[in-house]
Amino acid sequence: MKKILLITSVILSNFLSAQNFTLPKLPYAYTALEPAIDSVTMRIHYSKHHQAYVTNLNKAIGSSNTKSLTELLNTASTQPAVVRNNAGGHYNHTLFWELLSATPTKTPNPLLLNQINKQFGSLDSLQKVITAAGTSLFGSGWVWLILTPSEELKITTTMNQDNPLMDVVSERGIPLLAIDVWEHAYYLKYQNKRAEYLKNIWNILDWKVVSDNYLRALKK
Ligand code: MN3
Repeated sequence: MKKILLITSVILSNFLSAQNFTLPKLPYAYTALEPAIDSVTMRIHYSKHHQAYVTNLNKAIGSSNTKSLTELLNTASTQPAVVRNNAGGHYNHTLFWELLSATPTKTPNPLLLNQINKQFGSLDSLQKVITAAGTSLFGSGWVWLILTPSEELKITTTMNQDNPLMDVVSERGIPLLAIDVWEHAYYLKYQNKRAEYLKNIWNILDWKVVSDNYLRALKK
């Protein structure tokens, strides 16, 4: 009974204070993605960087906020920079962790693969274009595979913690795949060799998750 009351009060408090965001549980151990991503990078990236985005977002929006994370991103142009940066940081990293796996599915489902083949020729060429976009992005940012409003796949990049859900970016859509190309994502292991980090990330990128994101995005 005590347990039920506790669960009820947790659900209720989440409902009443929808403005408070929390760090999602990492779906694997810090060591799980080695050797592509080393455990020290994982630990700092998740427990320090991502945690800081959550903490700073909660601090910035205050207790009167009633907007969901998606609503904050969709209205980024009207938000203070601190909200835009930290809401983006929280969303982007949450998606990024979900996309990585120690035992990834290496191919997209038939529907997504068919669309990739139609637009990019093959999965291999799509991955090459994404890698090239991430390698040539100047400064800190993200590379994305999105579904556009016209239901086309598109590779885009954003600066800082911006993302394709925000009304401040030129190419908007629903994110299917995201790769963090901030130096904090790879520098301890790869130093200046960002291209090598991007090459190795395909070994831990779970196409099952990308495919699920695609199916969900098509229904929206
Ligand atoms: Mn990061």
